[in-house]
Amino acid sequence: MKKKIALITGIGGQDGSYLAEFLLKKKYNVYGILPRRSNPEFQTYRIENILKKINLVYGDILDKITLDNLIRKIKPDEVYHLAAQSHVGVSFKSPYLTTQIDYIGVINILDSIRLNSPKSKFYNASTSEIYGNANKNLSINEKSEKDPVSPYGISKLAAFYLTKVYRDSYNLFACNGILFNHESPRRGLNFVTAKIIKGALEIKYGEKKNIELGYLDSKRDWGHAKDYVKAMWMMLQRKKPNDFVIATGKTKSVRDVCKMVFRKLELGNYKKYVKINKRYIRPNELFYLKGNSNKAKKQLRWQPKISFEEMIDEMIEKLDKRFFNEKK
Ligand code: GDR
Repeated sequence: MKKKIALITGIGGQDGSYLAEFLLKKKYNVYGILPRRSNPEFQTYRIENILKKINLVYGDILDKITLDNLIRKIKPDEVYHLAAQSHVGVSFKSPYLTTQIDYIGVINILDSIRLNSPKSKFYNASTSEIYGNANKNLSINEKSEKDPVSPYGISKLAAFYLTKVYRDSYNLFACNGILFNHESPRRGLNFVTAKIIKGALEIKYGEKKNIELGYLDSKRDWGHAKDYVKAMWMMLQRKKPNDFVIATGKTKSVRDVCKMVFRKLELGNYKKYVKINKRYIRPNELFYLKGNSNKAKKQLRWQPKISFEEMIDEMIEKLDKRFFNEKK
């Protein structure tokens, strides 16, 4: 049987790397787009173990010419668009670039599919950031009000609607996965869970005395990226395209993460080590997120398997190994 072809933008990121592994297990022929940068090792460290099994193509979501050429050539069965400027804090400092990558980039890829391979199924990485603070302390589903509070959230909301517009106007199979926060040992170290864990390990090994953070009382619904990439694939296996919230339905504060990590590392009270630095406080904050993924549970039969605590344990173990005990 002919292998299915999948194209992943952002294949070098946390989600891209897990998704590529998942699709290889399902016998897909996996293509990935990576932007050419001067530090290629940093781009590929998460996919080192599968480099020989995938087809990497240098390109950029802002370069419509490479996208057109590639999509016309390989006519992928499924396209997973995960590439993004994904840091909310950074989006306040670089709103223009964030908009280019996170919105114009989606125009580029959707239009390339429309022109060159309209049968390709398309997954857009949407996000809980599109809701902003509109729903106070309520559990959020696909229909909840959307009112983003960052340049990142705005670009992602525009991309969310663009995906719907292409679906409705051109009959493309285009889905939005509205993923709530998802972490793993592969999380970038400037996101708060990985930053807290790496910082606490550095304190444990005497390499530093404090961690500097921003606002500690925002709450997030944190799941494991490995569970979440499976939901992406499930969305594209349906008969009809649709949008789905993917979340655990539980919420915790940044402060809770600090408490848990410092307790697990037997360092005592996190307050001794955590300092607030204004630099990490965003000009506008999203205070509370809790998702309701009943639609995904019913229609995709998806549910998260890895608990928050198991995830934190795995992150501590693997970050410890990666940075401090390579030979262990
Ligand atoms: P978030 O994730 O903005 O929710 O977006 P992040 O881990 O960056 O922040 C979570 C919360 O922690 C607070 N915070 C800090 N955050 C960072 N990064 N660094 C700090 O020092 C710090 N101190 C406190 C933040 O203010 C925030 O409230 C993530 C990204 O992966 C997005 O791409 C994705 O769309 C959403 O999750 C779902």
